[in-house]
Amino acid sequence: MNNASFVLPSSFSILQAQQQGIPGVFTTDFPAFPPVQFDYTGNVSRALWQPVPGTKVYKLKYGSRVQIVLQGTNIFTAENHPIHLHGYDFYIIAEGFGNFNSKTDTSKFNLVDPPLRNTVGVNVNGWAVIRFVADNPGVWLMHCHLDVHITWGLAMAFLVENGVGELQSIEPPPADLPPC
Ligand SMILES: [Cu+2]
Repeated sequence: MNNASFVLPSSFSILQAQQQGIPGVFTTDFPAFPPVQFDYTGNVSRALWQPVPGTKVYKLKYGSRVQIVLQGTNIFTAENHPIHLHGYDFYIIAEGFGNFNSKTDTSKFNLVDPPLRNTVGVNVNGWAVIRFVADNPGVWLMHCHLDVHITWGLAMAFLVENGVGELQSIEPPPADLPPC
């Protein structure tokens, strides 16, 4: 699979499913790297237009240092996607146009005074690299804030595990949590 569309669960929230061990709500196979690499900002084959739906999350251990390359694509049409992350502020350490090149573009990383944001507008047919420390356990959606794009699947979620002790863990749901 190479083009996945995120589907929000309709029965239980991902967090509730995680807390209560309810199966079938989400899967933890969001890939760390693109399963299929292609010329993301070039003439994308129509075969890549058709997405596969799924509710995939990416698991993170408490305190993980996370770097994400947000790569815009020319699938269907290029667009400036304002990518918003819940639960964290992140550093925008580099931005550019075209396809991110992990060999040459790392020289553009600003590790001195990068802006701290909760949203980054990924350039049209471009890319942005963000970093954060996953020290806020829970389930956190990352999605395009052209909100209609959420319904089209431009979203995913991080499942950040609890750390050690009460201060690094989410509280259990209250005993009188309504069942629905
Ligand atoms: Cu968008």
